[in-house]
Amino acid sequence: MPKTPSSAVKSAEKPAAQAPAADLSADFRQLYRRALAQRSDAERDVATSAAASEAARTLLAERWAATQAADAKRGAKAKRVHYLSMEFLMGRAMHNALAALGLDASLPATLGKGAPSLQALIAHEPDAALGNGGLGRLAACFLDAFATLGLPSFGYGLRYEHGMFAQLIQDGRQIELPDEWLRNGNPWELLRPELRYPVGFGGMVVAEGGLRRWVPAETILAQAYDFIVPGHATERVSTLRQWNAQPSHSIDFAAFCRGEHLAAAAHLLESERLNWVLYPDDSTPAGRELRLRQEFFLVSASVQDMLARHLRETKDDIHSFGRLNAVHLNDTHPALAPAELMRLLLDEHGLGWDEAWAITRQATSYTNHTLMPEALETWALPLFERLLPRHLEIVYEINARFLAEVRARFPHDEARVARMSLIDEQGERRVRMATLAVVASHTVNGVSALHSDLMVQTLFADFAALWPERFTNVTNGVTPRRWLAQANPGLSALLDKTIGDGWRADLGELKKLAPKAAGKKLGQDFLKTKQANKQRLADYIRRELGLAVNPDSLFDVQIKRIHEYKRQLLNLLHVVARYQAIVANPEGPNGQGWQPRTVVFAGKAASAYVAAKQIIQLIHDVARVVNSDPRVGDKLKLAFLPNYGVSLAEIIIPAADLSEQISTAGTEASGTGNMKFALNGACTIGTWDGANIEMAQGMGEDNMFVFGLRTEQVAQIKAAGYDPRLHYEENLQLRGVLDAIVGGAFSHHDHDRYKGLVHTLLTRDPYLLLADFSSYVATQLEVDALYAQPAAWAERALRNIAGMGFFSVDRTIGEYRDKVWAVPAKR
Ligand code: 26V
Repeated sequence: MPKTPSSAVKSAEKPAAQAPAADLSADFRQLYRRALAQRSDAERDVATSAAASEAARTLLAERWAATQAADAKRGAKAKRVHYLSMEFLMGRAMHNALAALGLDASLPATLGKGAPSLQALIAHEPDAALGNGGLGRLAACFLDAFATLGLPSFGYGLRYEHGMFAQLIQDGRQIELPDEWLRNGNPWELLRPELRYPVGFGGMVVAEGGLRRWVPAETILAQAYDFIVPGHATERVSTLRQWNAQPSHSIDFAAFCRGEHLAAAAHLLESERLNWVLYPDDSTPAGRELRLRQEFFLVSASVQDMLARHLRETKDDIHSFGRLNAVHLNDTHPALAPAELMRLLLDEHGLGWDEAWAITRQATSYTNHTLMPEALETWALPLFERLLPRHLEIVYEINARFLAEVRARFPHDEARVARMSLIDEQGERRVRMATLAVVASHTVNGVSALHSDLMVQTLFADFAALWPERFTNVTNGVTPRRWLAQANPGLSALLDKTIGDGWRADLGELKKLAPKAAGKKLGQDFLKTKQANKQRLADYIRRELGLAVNPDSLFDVQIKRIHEYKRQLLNLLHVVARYQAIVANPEGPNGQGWQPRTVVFAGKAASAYVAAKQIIQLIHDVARVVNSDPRVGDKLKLAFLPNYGVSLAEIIIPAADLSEQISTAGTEASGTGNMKFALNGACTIGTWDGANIEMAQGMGEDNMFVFGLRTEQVAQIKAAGYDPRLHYEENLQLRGVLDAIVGGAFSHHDHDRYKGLVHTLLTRDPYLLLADFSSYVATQLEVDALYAQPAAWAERALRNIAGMGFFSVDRTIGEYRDKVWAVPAKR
């Protein structure tokens, strides 16, 4: 149960109240005009957009330099947080930058007559899509809170040349295209030529005077680029330091002179390759070696950077590193960090094992983001040894000492020892990265109450038995700046008018809406802002898909990565059921007609994830049939919006009436989209999973449309031997839906297209779609009934918003600061 928002957010964790900020309009105007005069773009909009970002960047760079100087001055007195993540899904920066400078509202006046609108200025900026989904976007929300809360901190990531692939839909199928977000440069980054570190790979380990030393076969340089991240209602600007690979030496000149041009430059390709692409598959990457190289590159450069800063600021006091530095692992992708820190402390700084280990553990903490076994990282031992021979020695030593502790505590339990070992000895030997992360961390957290409970009951049960105090929960949160203030100016203005503008810095203020939620005028005003957002989305759908949707219909939305466990297919089964019911019974379920609905999907499938790609295809096949059936009209429309990303989410979320959060109970670690929807006044239809549970508790369970089996029931049914076919046989409506799909009703001249898909549902159905179908469909009828009463619907939506105070990322970071990083709150 979440604490009430006001008590959860202590005053020290709140961003500073909006100070009467200096008016930067005149400075901005001058910088903008100068930048514009220097451009010769054919398109005026491109030029204005570039000039505006240059002007904003200049102003923010000054603040950034001041922040760096202030932190350096505090130096050894302030503990620093280092957030290591392979993904940062930043989206666009311009609107956020202008808002942080206090220039967004007055922009038209600042730029003067004839200047483009804010929307037009923003439209030309590509998304920085350096992440796959929730994990990467969470990291971006964290950076917003670091800056806004003034936490001395760095984000550390990789500067991928190509971010998340662009999704194109051709004949209903996903095609992946490279994302060239850096083509026109990135105005928000600063090259730091003086920050460059060598990162080794391969080679061997030599013994030198009692010390072990790694002699890598190959060295690549990590060059820092600082992505500036402005805070709100503060002049602080945080840093996302991104590493770019560079060759350690120039071309082989002798080879070049011999005319062997390719040979002269072969090693250039080796370093280039490292930065090419963000792995779009969050499960089993094809190029495993390249992925491991990327992970070590991030870790090694970042750890060298933090050690260098620490030594500079403490006059070479290596012993205090663990006390003054938090090194946080965003999932296991950077879990080599403790091994690299150990190597540097032992081999370069000459510390003994015990002290090096104490420092490493004092610094390291780890967040787990999924319990799904397929997603847990392990590395084949031969690959690990070939690339990182010294690190393998260190992993073995950590393991030997750790397993001695296990044996001492649980004698004669070799099965337990084998389960807990850092090395998986079954089949091909592999290094278990989650085990390394747990063993090396002082604190391990899950991302919602349910997920953290399940984490210690299942995945890490053995470790929790050994070290119960090591495990905790920090429920995720989102930034209200981007996801409400920026994305939904209409609702934001209504909130300002109704409860004041304090919610931007203290989302707990939203609870002031609760006593007003039944107000007639407020309800009408809320629906008006929603309607305007829906109209904007309807226009977008018409432009993108050529599909006319009724903006008065109920907008029912599911947008997220396509995964079987997230059950987009369950949503689609409901769409087909509704389609069949409309055709069979045009008078509606109780003779009062059908509530018109527009069902919107968006999301990318990992390029190698066949089942997910087939779901995308089926959505398109069903849409083709439903949208062109004259018997249906606007009672049901189905839209799949291609190329889902942060900027598209900013258009879709404010326009949603209904948020679909329908994962099988026990599978979605938290979800963060669920929070963004509720904050924007969508009602949720959801399972008792992830953060849905705490959201329901925050807003009152009756205010969420909860359906389906709970985690324990899922486990019981599976243990008893689940037979999905029984549901098919018992439920006529379900049978009609599956028969139509398997019978080719949507197969578009390819009769057997969905035979395999339906067969899987009838025989295995690992995510229990069929078991939850009837409860889901019945709950959707409840949604219709409430939506038919606009005043009651508005009241419900407002109660949802009122209950969302707990889900601010500021609260989340406040909890990390207190429970995980132990950064003193007094600054
Ligand atoms: C990846 C895979 C790949 C193989 C199939 C199963 C599966 C399941 C999950 C994942 C995701 C890996 C990590 C991740 O992105 N987790 C997400 O983290 C978010 C931020 O904490 C959280 O809100 C989402 O619930 C969680 O899925």
